[in-house]
Amino acid sequence: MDTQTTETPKDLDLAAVTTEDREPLSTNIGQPIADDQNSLKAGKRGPTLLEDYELREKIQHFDHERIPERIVHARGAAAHGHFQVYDNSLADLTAAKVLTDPSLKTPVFTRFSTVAGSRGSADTARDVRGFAVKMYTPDGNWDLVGNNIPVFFIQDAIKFPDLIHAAKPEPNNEIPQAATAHDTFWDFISLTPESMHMIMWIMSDRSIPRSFGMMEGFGVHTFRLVNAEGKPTFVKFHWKPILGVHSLVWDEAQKIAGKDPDFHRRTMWESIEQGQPFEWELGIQTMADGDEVKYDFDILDATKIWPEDLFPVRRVGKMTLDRNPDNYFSETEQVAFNTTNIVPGIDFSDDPLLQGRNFSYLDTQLSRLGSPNFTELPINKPLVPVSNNERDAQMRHTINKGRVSYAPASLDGHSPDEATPERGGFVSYPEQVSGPKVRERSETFGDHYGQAKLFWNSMTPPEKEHIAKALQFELSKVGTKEVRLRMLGHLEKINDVLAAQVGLALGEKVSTSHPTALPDGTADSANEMKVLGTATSETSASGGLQRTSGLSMASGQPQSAKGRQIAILVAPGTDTAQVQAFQAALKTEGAMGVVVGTHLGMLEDTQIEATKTFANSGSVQFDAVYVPGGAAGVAMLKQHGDPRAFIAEAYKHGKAIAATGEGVDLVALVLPEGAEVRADSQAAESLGVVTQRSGSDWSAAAAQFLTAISKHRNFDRTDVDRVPA
Ligand code: HDE
Repeated sequence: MDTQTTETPKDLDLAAVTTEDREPLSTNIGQPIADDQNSLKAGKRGPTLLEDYELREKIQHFDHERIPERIVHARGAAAHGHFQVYDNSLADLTAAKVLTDPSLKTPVFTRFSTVAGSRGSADTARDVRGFAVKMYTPDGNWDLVGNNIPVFFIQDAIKFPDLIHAAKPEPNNEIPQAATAHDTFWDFISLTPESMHMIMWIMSDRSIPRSFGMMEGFGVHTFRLVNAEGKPTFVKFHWKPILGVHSLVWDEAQKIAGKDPDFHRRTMWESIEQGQPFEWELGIQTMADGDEVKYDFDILDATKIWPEDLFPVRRVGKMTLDRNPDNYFSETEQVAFNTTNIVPGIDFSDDPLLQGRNFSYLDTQLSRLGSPNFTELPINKPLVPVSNNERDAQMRHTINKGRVSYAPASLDGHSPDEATPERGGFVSYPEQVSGPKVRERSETFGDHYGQAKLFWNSMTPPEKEHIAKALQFELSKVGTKEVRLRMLGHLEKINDVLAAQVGLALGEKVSTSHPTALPDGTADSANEMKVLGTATSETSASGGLQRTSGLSMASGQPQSAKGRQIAILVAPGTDTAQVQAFQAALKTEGAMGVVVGTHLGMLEDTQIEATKTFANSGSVQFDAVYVPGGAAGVAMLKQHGDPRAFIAEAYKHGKAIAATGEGVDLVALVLPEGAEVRADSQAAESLGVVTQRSGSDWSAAAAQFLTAISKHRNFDRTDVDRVPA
């Protein structure tokens, strides 16, 4: 079989790519490798030799590539950036340099995550999002390990393993992945009334964000700020997105999970690559030490917010994420957040959830990263020098010099000195602590429904409808009737209209204990509902409020088309001028027109290049849709089902739609009768459908379209349930 003409893959590859200035391929001890295509064998067709250390090193390294994924928050993506405080006005509250020195551009690394799914699960699962910020400050690293929802399911850390076991796939068959719509989750929740406020949040659209850059972040727990004189002030931390808080709709989130499971990480990656950073303002709510007794909620209870109407959020600085990681594993996977990473000027409160977390994070990193030296990994290493007598252990990078690794010491250069407070040494706030040693929960943690009601009452009707539909979806997937009924019992205590709507979908009678007439037209069909819900007169644990700002996503949000992806549907014969006019208008607002064509590349009879096709894209991957004119192009689009489905689905999901020229006919063909898609129709425009049938100047339509996009979604369309998409 030996032949003279052996053209191995090696010959092919190396001839093409080897250049003088490329780094030579090497083994891990730096031995240059001459052949990376063939293992060492006894003869060309002979057995592989044990001697082949190159093969063994490469395969052994590969065999050990995985580290345990995070127990929770396994699925995530991160970016680098910086944080800068606006001015030094917080100096009366805190000694932390990161919060008081406006000249300081503190590097940050921020990781966003879902909680329940494993590392390969889809980004758009209904779930809380982790929002973990590591700030490499001059006082050491400060980790604000938060979520995109300001409260949590449980009040005491001892219940966390139970919560997570219940939420994760069921242990007998590992179903379902990254979903709470199953029996064990709702069984636990229905037996844990303290979770009801959180349930309202996760059943709202907050748990299906449009993008990481369109979510709020929250430190959740009450922390303390401590100033240079040692004066404490209670604080809650918020991150307010510059692009506003916006969400997907549930049908869309489920479809994206199939079409693009990397939707959120891709959006962030591409936005940063295109020079559009993700930005948030840091906000704080503060409460004077001692004032906590004035309120009917306990500030140590992580199932409670401080209502923004009572405690306005003061915006104090800005975080900009503008650089993608170079290596997912080394940075995003190996980053180790820890709630105990705090800096002088910031301190804990006695929130029992936070106290438990303060144990858990270091412990979990030891098992995940395998050695206490994980703090030496580049992504975890502080920028300031580290100096102590901790030594050795697996994978030690630091080469400590000398023989002194203890204190007190008088030999040689001694040990590092303790830092006095004057030299920035951390001193815990000397809180007075006393009390019997008990396993008890404070009665001030006792109200579980007041803030759930506050949340419900603060929602707009479409938001209420989405919560009710989410509960219908989740609970109808619960097989155990007793669990469903227990949940209905809780919902009745929050709002009887909500309970009734959910009950309809579950085939359960409307509550008799809280009889309330259903809004018109809703009594007999769960699908045609508009939940209106009324404020109750009870205001327990809500600071005396019926409703408060800061909870609804429908009000107070900045309106901008920036960062939005708009599908432009084209075919051979589409009018180039109309496409170019819209592309230019979108670009000026920082939005991006993406051409979706009948095929990739230049389209015949146009100067338009398609970068996506109907075969590889769907409306759910975009924020809005534009159908340009051009008789031949529109005629071709009309012949296919995909463009029609695209438009119909966008309409159903409340997205802005624009059509010009003959494109108007295609849109009119698809939308439900009465959807007011007449040319130049004011009514249609108010519903986020912009049309202009004739003319040569398309700029006015493009401007109206941009306004519609900047409103995010149009939930006033009453006919969406009739759209078959
Ligand atoms: Fe976590 N949590 N958690 N958590 N958590 C972890 O630490 C834990 C809680 C949060 O991007 C783990 O490194 C306990 C609340 C985020 O790497 C683990 C309790 C909040 C991340 C852990 C909580 C969070 C984690 C798993 C109840 C919002 C991802 C892997 C007392 C304020 C960080 C890891 C990243 C990760 C424990 C509750 C946020 C096991 C015991 C409340 C954003 O240590």
